[in-house]
Order: sequence, then structure tokens, then C-alpha cells
Amino acid sequence: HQTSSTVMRNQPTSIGRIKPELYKQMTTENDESGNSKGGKNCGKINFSLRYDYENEMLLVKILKAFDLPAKDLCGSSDPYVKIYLLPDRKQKFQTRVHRKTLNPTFDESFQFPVPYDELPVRKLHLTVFDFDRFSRHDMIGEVILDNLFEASDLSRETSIWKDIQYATSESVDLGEIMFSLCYLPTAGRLTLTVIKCRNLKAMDITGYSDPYVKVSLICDGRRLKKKKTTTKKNTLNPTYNEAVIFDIPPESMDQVSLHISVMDYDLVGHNEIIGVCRLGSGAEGLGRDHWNEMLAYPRKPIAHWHPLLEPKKSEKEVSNLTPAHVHTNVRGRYNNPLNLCLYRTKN
Ligand SMILES: [Ca+2]
Ligand SMILES: [Ca+2]
Repeated sequence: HQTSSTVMRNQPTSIGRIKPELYKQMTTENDESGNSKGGKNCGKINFSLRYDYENEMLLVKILKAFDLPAKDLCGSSDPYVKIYLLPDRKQKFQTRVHRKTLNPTFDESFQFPVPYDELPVRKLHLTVFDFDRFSRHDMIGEVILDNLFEASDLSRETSIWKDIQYATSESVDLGEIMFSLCYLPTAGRLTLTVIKCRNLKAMDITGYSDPYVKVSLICDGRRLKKKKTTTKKNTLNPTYNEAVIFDIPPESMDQVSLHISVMDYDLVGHNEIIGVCRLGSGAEGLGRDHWNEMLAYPRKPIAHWHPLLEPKKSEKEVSNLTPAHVHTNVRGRYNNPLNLCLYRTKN
């Protein structure tokens, strides 16, 4: 709030020749460290705003961050910034990840299409994260700029410094998946069409993932069948429109479940789970409701968005089986208590 550079420029320069702006900056910082806030220093972020009247765009430039807290054991962080123009949460941008630094220089520009007269009701939301390859990304903190005109009328690019406020999120957003379900009772055929995903968690250092969707048919905790979509490279918003088909007789429908995993493909090493979603009469919440809706309206494809959840530990282990191992399991005569007729379909 008080460290905005434009605010400082407006201060009287009575301190004279000894570089007043430096002096001001130091005193403000000292004041803050003396202030309470639970002593949680989350660093500062520098960004600029300008409104492009001609194209009706708000231009947000993420410049740099300073003095970020270390989130990794090595005493550093791998910061990146997510940018929303609230209340809209659909459009989101993010910077690249900067490896092992507490003072990253981002210098990346983003454009939000927004009519000028809507600006007073929009808020800029910046969330700073620490990228982690093998676990949930840590939230470093956030900045919410309630008044976009706080520092200027936005006709010229205005640089703003803000303290990053300590914030945690119970579950970092993993993204969402949309698919449709359709069941034909007479044929005993279930068609799951993976339509698309949005706002997936970034798994790669590029700030993107290489997502594909894996669907497993589960009975009594055992995976009977597994199918996958194609892989979409370098995106957090992939579109698939790909169907996977399972043959399940009506009398078995309440004994099976489907586990959907959105995976990040990697050329080297294991593919990692981004998030999962469980379906079936024994599932929870939307996963059960969508399943029941499919059964209540046979022959009709019904599509819904599902939020992705953190995988359970056991699911991670399953995903880490080598392809050869999985193959043996499928080829070997596994116990099939339902005597389900399962056959291969093209991916
Ligand atoms: Ca990290
Ligand atoms: Ca990848």
C-alpha cells in the first residue's frame, strides 16, 4: 500500500540532495518490519498497469519480486505468479517459473480484455507460488489490488510495488475436467467422452503441462481395464473430444467405479498425476451424482465439469508401475469376479 513508487514521487522533496526516494524507501521498510503482521515476511512484488483505450485491454506487466521467503529445503524457491482480474476466474495468466531465486525478474506482459467502465468493479489478484516438481506447489502469498486506479488513471504505464500478503490455500487449484457419460443398458455399454480440461496445474518448468487423461475401470479395488486419450503438449487447457468405451452389464453397474486421472506426460522419468476424479455409485459428491444421472437417463450423453482432486497415495503408486509391469498384469489371467466382457477399443 504505502510503498507505491508513484506515491513516493508525490512526497515533498525537502530531504534534499541525499536521494530522497532511497531514504523514503528505507524508512517505510523499517516501519513495516517494526509493525506486527505476525512477522511473516513474504517479500514484495513489482508490477505495472496501463489501460489500452483503443483495444479495450488492461495491460498488466509482472516486473519482479524481491525478498521472497524460501520454500524449498535448499533455502530457495522457484517462484511464479498467477494473475486474475477478479471477479472473473476463468481467464487466468501465469508467468514462467524462475528456478532457485528469491529475487526473480519476470518482465512478462499480460492483456485482459475489459471495457473501461468495468474497471472500477474489477480487482487485480496476483498469487505467488513456489513450483515443486513432485508435490503440491506452495503458495508464497498474494496481492489483491482492490482499486485499479489507486496509483494513477492508467493512461500511462504505472509501476506499483506491493507487499505480498501471507496466504495459504487449503488445496491449490489443480484444474477441472469436463466429460460426458452415456450408458446403453441393453448393450451394456458405457461411453465416457473426455471433452476438455481447464486451468490445469503446471507440472513442467515451462509453466505448462503435457496432459492426457487415463480412465481406469475398478472393481473391488482392482483395476480391470485402463484407457487413455492422446497427449496434448504444452497446455493447461487441452481439448480432447475423445471417447473411451467400457462394456459393463447393467447388473454390475453398482459394483464398479471409474477412476479418472489427468496425467502430465514427460519424455524423461515417470509421468505424474495432476489430479483425479472418481465416479460410481460408491463415489462422493459430484462423482456419484453424475453417475446416477447417467443411469437415470439411459442413452443420453450428460456432460459436467468436475474439479480435480489430489490423488491418494495408493493411486500414485499404481501410476508408477512400469509399462512392462502393467502389461503383465493385463495379459496374465487376473481374477475377474464379475466375469465382465472387456475388450480393447482404439484409444
Ligand atoms: Ca520449489
Ligand atoms: Ca510434462
